[in-house]
Amino acid sequence: MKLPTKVSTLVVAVSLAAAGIAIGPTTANAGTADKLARPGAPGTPKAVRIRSTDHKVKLSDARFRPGVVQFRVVKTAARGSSLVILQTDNLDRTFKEFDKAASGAPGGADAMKTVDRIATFYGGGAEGARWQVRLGTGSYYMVDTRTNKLTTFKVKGEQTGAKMTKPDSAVWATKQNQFETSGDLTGNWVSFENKAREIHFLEADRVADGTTSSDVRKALNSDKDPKWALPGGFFFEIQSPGVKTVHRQDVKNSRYLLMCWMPSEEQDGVPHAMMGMWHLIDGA
Ligand SMILES: [Cu+2]
Repeated sequence: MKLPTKVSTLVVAVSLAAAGIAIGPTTANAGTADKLARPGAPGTPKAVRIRSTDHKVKLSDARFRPGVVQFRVVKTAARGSSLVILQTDNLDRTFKEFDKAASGAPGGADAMKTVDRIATFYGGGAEGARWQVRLGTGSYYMVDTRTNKLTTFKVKGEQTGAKMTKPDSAVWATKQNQFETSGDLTGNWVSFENKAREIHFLEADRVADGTTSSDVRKALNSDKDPKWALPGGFFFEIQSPGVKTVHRQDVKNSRYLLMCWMPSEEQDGVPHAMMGMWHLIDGA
């Protein structure tokens, strides 16, 4: 099976120094943030819209209170790009180590461990994605994984008390770096929780109904694209251990293959899917 493009996308994306990113708080929105913020019903998460172009990433709000926040990717720079929330004190090193981990070079597993230690990822998604996550006080980056452009936002003040939408189905990563689910995959809201000690993402590819575990095992050890792969599916961006998100997601009445292609923190250059982090599940 050909390696899905997602990991390589991230890798290509992460030469920040080369991209000439201006790191620092974006002040453009700061003054108007309060005026523009439309307060929702009590208990409803604050909604932040993300627009990404070839030149910049823009948020409808760059300063808000801690608690559950809902993000929505209104526009991405290029087809296939996605946005992810990242918190780190050392952006440059995060991307360098990530690049090393994904390159498959010796030392990659240690590099991935370093990323895990110095950075926290709070999920994300592609154009149209809507997800909720609990954010504490601090400064964060919103990164477009294709263009490498990013912007910053600040979370500050009193807790909002907003509640996360109750999911219709749940997927989580276990301590053994495997996927487990609450049962069939159903929408409209799907939660994804990382209960593992490593960083994971969730790629859900549609596959033909009769696809078996044996088919998947064969495909993972082959260079050919499997015949049972179908167009469509979805993707939840990378999340650090302990992070839980809930995504607004339409789920088709179809079989899905869940996979994570993050580089391992144990074996140099081996993505989790090749270590068994895949799971067949039916959508309902
Ligand atoms: Cu993983």
